[in-house]
Amino acid sequence: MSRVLIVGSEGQIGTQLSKALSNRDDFDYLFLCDIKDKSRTDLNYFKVDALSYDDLKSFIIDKKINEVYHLAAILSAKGEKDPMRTWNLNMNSLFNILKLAKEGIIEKAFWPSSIAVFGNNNPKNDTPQFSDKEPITSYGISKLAGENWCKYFNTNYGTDIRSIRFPGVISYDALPGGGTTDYAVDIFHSFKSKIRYTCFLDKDTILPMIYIDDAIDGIIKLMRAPKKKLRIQSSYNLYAFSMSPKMIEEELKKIDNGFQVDYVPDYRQAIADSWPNTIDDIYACEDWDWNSKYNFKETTNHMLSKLAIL
Ligand code: AKB
Repeated sequence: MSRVLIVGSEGQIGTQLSKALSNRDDFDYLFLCDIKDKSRTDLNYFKVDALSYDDLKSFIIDKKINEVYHLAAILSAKGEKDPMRTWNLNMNSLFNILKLAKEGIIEKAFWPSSIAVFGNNNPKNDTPQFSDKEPITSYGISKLAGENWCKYFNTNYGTDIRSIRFPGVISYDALPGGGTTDYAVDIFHSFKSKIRYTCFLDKDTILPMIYIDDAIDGIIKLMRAPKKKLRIQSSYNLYAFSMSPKMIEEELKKIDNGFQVDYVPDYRQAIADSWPNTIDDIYACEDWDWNSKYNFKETTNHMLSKLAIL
């Protein structure tokens, strides 16, 4: 049985993962931590700074934690406002987890990477697992370096760090913060509030996305997979579906034809243009039976019902 810690529990993925894990009975204890004073949940929450190796170490030892989901990060768009701060948080918090794994204090950890590791020179369609990677953001650079460090620790020190390259995550519980794919959540909230939406990407920008329930399912599946089946020691490509802002606008207009969207692309357009349109996730499918349940239409319908719009 595991004693589990989610680091960065108050973020977009952390909020939903906390709920999902708290409903499972295959581990003993769930602890949440983040930099905020309080959790929005009533789960077992502690304020811990992921950048403090000593605080993290004593907390993990004290609570006898053996499995960690390390989700704290600054995302792609916000990261460009202060690239060095992004590198510092994203890399050094990961190093703390890697060191604790090397010391045998943590047995197993999950750390999310991103499609942001790809850049302008890889194939845009069905981007392969081992394609060129020339990220154009500080976030993408930190994720690519992090992937390589996970592989380094797994290969040289026998650690068990598992990772997924996430597409844009579409969530209903917590808002994303500072990502290039955030429009795909924001547009639903504007629609709900009957506010005209200004999209920061061009209407035809195709990006890979995943519904939050699928993202959580993927994390749990990967973490429960037998270690010997995992061929990828860095981070697994993952795919669900692709869409453009215009596609969501059209879906929402079927419900309220008066909904208006303006397209005013900004610096985030270049980031989106450097990312894949679709992803080849054959390794995830073969190694740990990845199979997405939600396509574009199902995701839209779920978002509408979870946000009580329909
Ligand atoms: C972002 O847009 O920065 C993230 C991501 C794709 O990693 N959602």
